[in-house]
Amino acid sequence: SESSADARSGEAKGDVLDVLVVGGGFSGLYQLDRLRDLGFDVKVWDAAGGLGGIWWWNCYPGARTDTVAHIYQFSHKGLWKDYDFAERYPDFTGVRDYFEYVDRKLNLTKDIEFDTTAAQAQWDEDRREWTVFSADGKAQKARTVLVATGFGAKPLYPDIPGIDTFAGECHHTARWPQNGLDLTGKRVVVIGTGASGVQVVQEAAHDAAQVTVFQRTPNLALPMRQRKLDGAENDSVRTGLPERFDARYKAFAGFDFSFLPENAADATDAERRATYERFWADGGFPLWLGMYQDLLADEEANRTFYDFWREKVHERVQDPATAELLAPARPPHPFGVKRPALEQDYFDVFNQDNVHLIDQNDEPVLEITPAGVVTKNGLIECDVIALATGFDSNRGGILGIDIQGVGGARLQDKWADRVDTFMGLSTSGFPNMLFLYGPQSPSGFCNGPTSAEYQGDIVVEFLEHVRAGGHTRFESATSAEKEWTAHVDELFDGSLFTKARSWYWGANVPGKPAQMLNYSGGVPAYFGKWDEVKAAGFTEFELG
Ligand code: N01
Repeated sequence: SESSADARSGEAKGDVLDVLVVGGGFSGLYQLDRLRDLGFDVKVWDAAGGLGGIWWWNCYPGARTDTVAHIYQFSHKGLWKDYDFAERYPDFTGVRDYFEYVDRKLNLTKDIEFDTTAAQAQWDEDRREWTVFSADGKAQKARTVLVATGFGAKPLYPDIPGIDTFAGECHHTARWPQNGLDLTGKRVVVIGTGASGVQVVQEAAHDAAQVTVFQRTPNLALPMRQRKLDGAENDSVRTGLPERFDARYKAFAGFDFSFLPENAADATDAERRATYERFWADGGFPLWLGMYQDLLADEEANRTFYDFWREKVHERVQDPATAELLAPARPPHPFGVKRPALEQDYFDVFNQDNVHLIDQNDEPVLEITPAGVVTKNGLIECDVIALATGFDSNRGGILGIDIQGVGGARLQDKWADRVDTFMGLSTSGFPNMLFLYGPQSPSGFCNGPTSAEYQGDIVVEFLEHVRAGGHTRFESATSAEKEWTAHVDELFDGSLFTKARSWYWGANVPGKPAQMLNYSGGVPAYFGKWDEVKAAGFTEFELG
């Protein structure tokens, strides 16, 4: 390997890594373990203070996965054989506990530097290596940099006048205090009703004196059907796991289930209803990505599910005006083209006296003062403000690093108007750098751990290919990224995803050009494409 060659030539091992991985979530940890096994000299930098990836940052009240635990883990190295999950949908402490377990098994943290935020990366063409600088002044050289910062590394803050003057606690959900905040008896304002907002509201409603929820777009949230899992249930789930892991590769979104090979449009009302009820009883993402195959493509068929969903919500919310705001007669957008949250008692808590819903479209927050939030109807005094306003997703984490490629050209400039990648993996002008879970990969449409392993495998395979050929430089061609971008855009253009201004296409970030940031052709098509790339000898890349 290159590192052993360096050792022979007397260069201190460790001075120049084979690979620096930026980000220690599922993807980063997987790279560390696989590459280390293959003899690469590799290290991980993580901005977080400890293990957990995105679940280190997202420790707001109620933060929990929307994927069932057993599919939200590695299939790698039989790790799944010895770990019991406490709940069907683990909360952030559960996911962190799982990461600690993985660390005990794989001994990862010895090669991870926490509290280390990559601030800048500079490519040295002569030496064919990167130098990455941390925000606190560390420098690390590496022949290859893998950017695994995840889809949600850059929180999006609302631009509200006076936000810094608030005298109480005001936090973005993804920057919640690590030690938590006791909401008991507090007056809480929650801005935003995405997956994060829904979870905070549910949790806060139990303890807080008052919860005021600012909704801009209703969340077409689905029942989670959470429950505790005992050892016996973990054992019984485990027996079927190898097949379920394999199924992920063949499923649109990398889960262990696929769309029904039937159309809602072809079913009778009674058949449709029976199907919806059956899926409703089980809850979870199969209601979204496992039902009739035409629901996310045919707006009329989609409407049949929306109406069913709306009826279910109205059954649970007593005040008709509140029910109408949460689940309006006219859909805010087709069901499922914005990611639905999973809820436990989200809709029920609006029946409590301490929970109030405000329609931001009619009554936005005009200003924040030391005492609370101000709307056209006056001051709402509060002690805590939760900004559940989402992320500059997919690209924000990468662009948070000042990446300077060939000739000092900045990625921030190259991507100022448009992101361009080859398969979400690489971009021309930035050699020896690959992205994991990056923009224009299935990312937002793929279960995280599935992507970490399957996309992770293609990255490892590619790096092995480069090494085996004795190459020290790789760069994807501009033509390859133009084609890929056109393909991603084309899939998006005719689709129902255009009908909701979501983070899938960056439409949630004010002032930024919107562009589809997630490959919507599905996991099997994505890896099918990679098989072709590999069979043709990686011709999209120049190897030198
Ligand atoms: O963010 P979001 P999120 N003024 O962008 C509103 C994953 N995740 O953190 O819809 C006022 O979805 C915005 O309104 P609108 C998951 O993939 C997973 O909740 O744009 N309001 C919206 O209601 C998820 O999809 C889990 O009209 C503003 C909300 O804030 C993704 O992360 C848990 C505003 C933002 O919702 C993002 O979810 C949490 C403004 N200026 C997150 N800006 C689980 O697995 C935005 N909003 C459970």
